[in-house]
Amino acid sequence: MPRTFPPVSLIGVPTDIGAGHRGARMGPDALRIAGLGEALLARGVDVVDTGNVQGPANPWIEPVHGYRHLDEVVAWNRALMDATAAELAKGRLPIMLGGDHCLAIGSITAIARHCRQQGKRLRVLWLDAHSDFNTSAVTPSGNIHGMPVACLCGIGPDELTRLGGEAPAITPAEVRQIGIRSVDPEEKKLIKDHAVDVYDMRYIDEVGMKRTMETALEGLDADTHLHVSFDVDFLDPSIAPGVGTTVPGGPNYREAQLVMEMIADTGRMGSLDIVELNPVLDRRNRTAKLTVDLVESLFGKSTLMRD
Ligand code: NNH
Ligand code: MN
Ligand code: MN
Ligand code: MN
Repeated sequence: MPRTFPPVSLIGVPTDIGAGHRGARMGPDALRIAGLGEALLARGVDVVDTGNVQGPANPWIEPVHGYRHLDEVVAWNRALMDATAAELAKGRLPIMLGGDHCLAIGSITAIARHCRQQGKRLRVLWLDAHSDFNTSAVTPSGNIHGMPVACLCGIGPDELTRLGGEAPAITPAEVRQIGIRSVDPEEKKLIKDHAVDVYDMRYIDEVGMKRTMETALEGLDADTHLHVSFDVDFLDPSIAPGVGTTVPGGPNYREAQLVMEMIADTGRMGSLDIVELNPVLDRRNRTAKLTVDLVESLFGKSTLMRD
């Protein structure tokens, strides 16, 4: 069934200040070189590349009070929040080309505010090997890319939880996490205390990806804005080696395709983060190319017999 998609704006976010490895700052160009924009154009999507958001350089220093590079993370996320809000206001579907996952604080803060202004409900689908619900008190690394979900839910430093003014930006009830297989011990307690809906790999093994996605996407309606936060380390490292924190036992190629196709079938995706791609660790840009392939599926490409 051919579907039409809203016009898309690509927003490059070349940062790795939130991560424990440098290189994700090259992610936006790796995705461009893998042909992301052209692939969407070929699908009939109206695409504009807005270029890159600007922010401070990576000072590459040790964590201070449990946060590495907090000031820089705040600056990047302010800039991204404004850029995301500007594209949403034009009625466009922003695609964040990351960049490490700390950028989801800025993008989702803007998206949540846009939803409130429009009287829309928000559903955040968090595709990741990790839960990203750490705090400065429990983080094993100090890396803020391990904290964005907690910050968005109001748990974290004021500068990040109140990026958009009020806190929290979102509630745990708006979040569904898929593919999780690495959660730090204290982080697990927080996830449980806040009742985040986590579909971990054991769940996916037991019920299958189809049922998992049906459950995670349940209740979307015409008034729901679906935001997809796609951490590329969601994928099994055998197909996606180009990330800083690989965790074995992730979704394979077909499972990942099914995830994207089922999201496309909802017709509700209003924004997308693509994060954690690290070209320094990739091989011949294959993880970027795979990502483009999966994004095509998010925009309705199917090589199967149904359409
Ligand atoms: N949980 C670890 C930490 O907080 C790793 C987080 N890394 C990620 N998250 N890539 O998606 O340091
Ligand atoms: Mn909208
Ligand atoms: Mn992540
Ligand atoms: Mn991750």
